[in-house]
Amino acid sequence: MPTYKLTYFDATGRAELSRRMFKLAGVEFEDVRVSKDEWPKLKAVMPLKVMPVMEVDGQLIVQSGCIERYVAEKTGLNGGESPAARLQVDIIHTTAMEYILLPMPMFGEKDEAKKAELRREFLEDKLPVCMDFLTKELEQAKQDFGSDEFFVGKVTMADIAVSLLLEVLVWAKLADDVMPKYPLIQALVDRVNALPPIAKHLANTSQK
Ligand SMILES: N[C@@H](CCC(=O)N[C@@H](CS)C(=O)NCC(=O)O)C(=O)O
Repeated sequence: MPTYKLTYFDATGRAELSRRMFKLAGVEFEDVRVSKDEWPKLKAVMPLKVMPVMEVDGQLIVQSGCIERYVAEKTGLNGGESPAARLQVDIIHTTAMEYILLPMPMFGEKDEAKKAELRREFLEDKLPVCMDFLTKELEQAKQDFGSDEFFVGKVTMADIAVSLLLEVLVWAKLADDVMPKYPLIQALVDRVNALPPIAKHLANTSQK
């Protein structure tokens, strides 16, 4: 059994999807959380001077997206044997992670008028495109994968990625006006968060 050591800040951010996949699959991993004080010294020896990084039996893996795909494969949360399911997991995962990053410029914007415009643009022009797409794909899952409970019929990295997208929207106060229009996505996220290992993880870890 390989040993996994995932190193990131004490925050959800770019490590949380991998953490939740390990938890859901019941695969042991070392969840190393670096403090702000420890970081400068560690940064100096990091290959890309950023985190997360994951060590697997002495080999260092960088780039959160690559770590996530690797963990999905190792935990069986990548869609399994079917190329169509694996492709769909990749598409939904990539989409969710892209939309998690889209509102970030808004948070750093000091000019209130520009900030309001970025917010309007995200909520009115961008987010509905993503949510319409996710809804359509979830509806289609029954026909393509035999069940529309999850994006490829069974829970995968894709579903957890979408639950993290929703978490960021709620945290950023961007969900209230939009999510009531997307009950299927809200119900999917509720299903993911009710899975016992995920529910336990959420209860035991402060999500920051
Ligand atoms: N493309 C990289 C970006 C990683 C990244 O930007 N990490 C941030 C935290 S989310 C970081 O380490 N910041 C600390 C620093 O730049 O000193 C990935 O996805 O892993």
